[in-house]
Amino acid sequence: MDEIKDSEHFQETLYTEIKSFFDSSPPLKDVDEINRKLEEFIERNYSSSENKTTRRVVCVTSGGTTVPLEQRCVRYIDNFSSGHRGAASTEYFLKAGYSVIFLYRRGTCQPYCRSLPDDPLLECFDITNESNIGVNPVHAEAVKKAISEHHSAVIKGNLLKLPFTTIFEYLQILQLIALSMRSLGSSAMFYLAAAVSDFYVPWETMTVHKIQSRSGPLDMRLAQVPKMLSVLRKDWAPMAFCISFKLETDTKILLEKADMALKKYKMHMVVANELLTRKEEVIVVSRSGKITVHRDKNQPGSDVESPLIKLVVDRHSEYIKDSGS
Ligand code: 9Z3
Repeated sequence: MDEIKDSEHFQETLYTEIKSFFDSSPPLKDVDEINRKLEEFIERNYSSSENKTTRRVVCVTSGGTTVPLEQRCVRYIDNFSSGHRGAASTEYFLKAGYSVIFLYRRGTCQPYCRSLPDDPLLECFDITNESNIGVNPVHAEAVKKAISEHHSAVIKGNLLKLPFTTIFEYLQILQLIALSMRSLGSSAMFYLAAAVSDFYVPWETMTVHKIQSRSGPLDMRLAQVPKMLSVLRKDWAPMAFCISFKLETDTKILLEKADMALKKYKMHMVVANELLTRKEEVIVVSRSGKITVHRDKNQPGSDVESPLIKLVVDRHSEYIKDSGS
């Protein structure tokens, strides 16, 4: 009885925190445009089904959210995420026949651009004469591949890219995406690889102007970002297959936390990774146990996302079959 009461109390507090987070967030500037793009994308994927089944759609989140310290933001808290995992996973999902909504941090790694140099504009192109620019032959193959694969996914309507910067933008757009994907039932998937801030400064308590250094050392109290995973599962898109990520720097804490996320937020899979080894291996935790997924070290240029997406797609197929759609 006490357990039920505790869980009801937890839910109630969470809903209050989430409401207050959204009510006090600065409104999204382009909400109508985002909703229009989402509606069009979902509609196309809903009706483009060749054999009368809804096409599978995955929302891949990628990169880190920022936490502004001033309303007219000069300074912000950020994290290390490069967006590589989200970009690579997007490519493998598209290859596996999924349509992808890529919710990414502005300026982070993009699908099909992983094999390009860091500054592609300056490094891939040369001025050939007064009025022409050409591709540097060293990068020609990579540039051709990136452009053709990217354009093909966008033109076919299989890739929708939506950018965010702050934690406020990220969570508001994630909610819009989830509500629009509801109609896809179990064909929808969330693959939440973005590194989401745990702490933030609520908008109404945030100073408007740049914090002045002459005021001396800075004391600042950060509030906890409410955990949206449980409302995503319970209310926003209850039929969707949900995969969250857990990152830690200590293996023991990592597995405990991954187990906890699986149970507490009712995730279908949790991908656990350690900061230093995240490009070599990840541990996938689900109700049927733990599986370690490695990059194929014998294959030059291989990555851990390739076997990871294979596993995720298989599990999603079983889920769709079990849910009878
Ligand atoms: C991850 O663990 C991602 O795999 C990485 C990918 C951020 C490590 P990169 O972008 O790295 O390729 O450089 N994401 C962490 C997701 C996250 O923040 N999870 C929250 C947490 O750990 C729970 S939702 O507390």
